[in-house]
Amino acid sequence: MSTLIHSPAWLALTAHQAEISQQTMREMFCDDPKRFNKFSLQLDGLLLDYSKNLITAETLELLLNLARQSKLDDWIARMFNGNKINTSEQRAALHTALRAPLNTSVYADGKDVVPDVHRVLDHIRVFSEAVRNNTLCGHTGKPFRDVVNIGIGGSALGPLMISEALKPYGSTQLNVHFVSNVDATDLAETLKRLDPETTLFIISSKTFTTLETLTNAHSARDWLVKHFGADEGVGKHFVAVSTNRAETSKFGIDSENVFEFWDWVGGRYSLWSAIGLPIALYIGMNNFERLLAGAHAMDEHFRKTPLEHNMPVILGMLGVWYANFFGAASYAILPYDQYLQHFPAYLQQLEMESNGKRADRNGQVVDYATGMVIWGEPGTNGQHSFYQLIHQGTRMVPADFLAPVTSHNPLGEHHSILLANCFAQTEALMLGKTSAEARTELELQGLSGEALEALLPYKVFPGNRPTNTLLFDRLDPYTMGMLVALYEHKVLVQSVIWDINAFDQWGVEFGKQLAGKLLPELQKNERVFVHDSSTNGLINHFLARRV
Ligand code: G6Q
Repeated sequence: MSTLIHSPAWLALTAHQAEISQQTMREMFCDDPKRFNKFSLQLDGLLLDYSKNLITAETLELLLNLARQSKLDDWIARMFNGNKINTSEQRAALHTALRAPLNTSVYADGKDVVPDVHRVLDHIRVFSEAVRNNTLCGHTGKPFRDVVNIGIGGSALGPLMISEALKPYGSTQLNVHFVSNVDATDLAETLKRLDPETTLFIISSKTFTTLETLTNAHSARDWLVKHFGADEGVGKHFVAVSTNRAETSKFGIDSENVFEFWDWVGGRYSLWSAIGLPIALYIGMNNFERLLAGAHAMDEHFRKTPLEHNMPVILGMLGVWYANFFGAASYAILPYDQYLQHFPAYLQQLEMESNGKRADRNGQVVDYATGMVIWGEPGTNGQHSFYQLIHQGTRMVPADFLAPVTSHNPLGEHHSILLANCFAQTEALMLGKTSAEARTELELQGLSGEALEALLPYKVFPGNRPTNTLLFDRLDPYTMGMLVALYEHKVLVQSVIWDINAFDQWGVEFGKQLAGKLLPELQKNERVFVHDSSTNGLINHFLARRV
């Protein structure tokens, strides 16, 4: 049994939860007109309103006591200082060094990594500018018009999400595409529309051993070679981002076309490194540097701000409050910005791969909940589907609402309508609709007697459903950098409380092994009997019926 759930800070929160469950947020807002001022924070135009949470000043103090008891301050310092906090892989987690300015120093294994980081950034600048201004061209001298990033998981989701989020800053001459799935449909549908002579492939793989990525990379290579009739084009049309130079050269990529990164960068924390090459190609290096600057601003805030005014700390501790003291199992990310359509999927990996763990730092299986299921869709679309459950279902689903003050596409009343929906949703989730209010509403509609009573229970909304709202002036590269770093640090905060390592991913490695073991059986075409009856049955059915 862990000591965490018997610790003073945890027990105090358990007792407090029983008290606060007797109150409603409606009452809390009535009792304190300054609640918004008390429970909101701002950083460089990013506003976090966390007043619509089931908290009082005391809750916050107790949550921060838990953070102090877990020595959160020390862990933050250890991460920034390059200590090997990823203990199961004996690695530092130094994504913050990727956005450190040139005049600073960050040490990994006693070596200042900042000069290396900036050397690679220079490499990205030179390359991306040459492609963007058409001085670096394809095999037949034509400028590149399409960039295809072949990579999966951490080597895809970040660049995909950012390229979509920053589309207004994107090149009008260069399109970016992302191929991840080993399902040939992904590659085939992408290549269908492209011209090999104007297509540049980026093979993004930290290890350069990932089966999906290598399979796609070889098929892309075949597509190109088939067009040119020889291997010669490959050198000009393929670059790689990897830590594994031996494998990139085996694939045939010249060493000057390999963009380096380091084992202290975790896949899902890597969009700031050369893994961000498609981003730099698409939005230009100056904008990529604004993205890094935004993330660095959030790093400085996280590192230097007292816990009670610290955005990632507040966001992280609120998540702990609901996961561990209210039994919330899932958490919704609801951006009111179409450009953020991939943000929920990106955070799904960031949070679930980081904190979806059951063994603590001492190898003990924990007896408390850890990472929640992260999911979501842009508003207002989600309002017409799953919000029903958030409003009236039996489960608590805390949610983050995100919205820009100013749209990149000012069109009639669209943005006011969008934001009216966003604000109205969090208000309704907080207030709910009492039986008395629902009754009055029905009466006004002319209902009475049995008909009214029959309908009444369905018209009641319990309210008291917690939300955070993140408002930012405009979705620009700097803001995007701040937002992503905010969630990265939220993940660290929660991992510290749960005493787990947020930076390994043995579940993902397990998946990589499993498919590799079974593949030869599908290639042999002989009935198999070595698995359980279900797996045997599925394989044999597939073998018998495939055409
Ligand atoms: C991320 C994970 C995982 C990884 C992919 C791709 O943190 O480790 O999503 O990024 O499995 O790995 P490679 O970059 O090595 O191909």
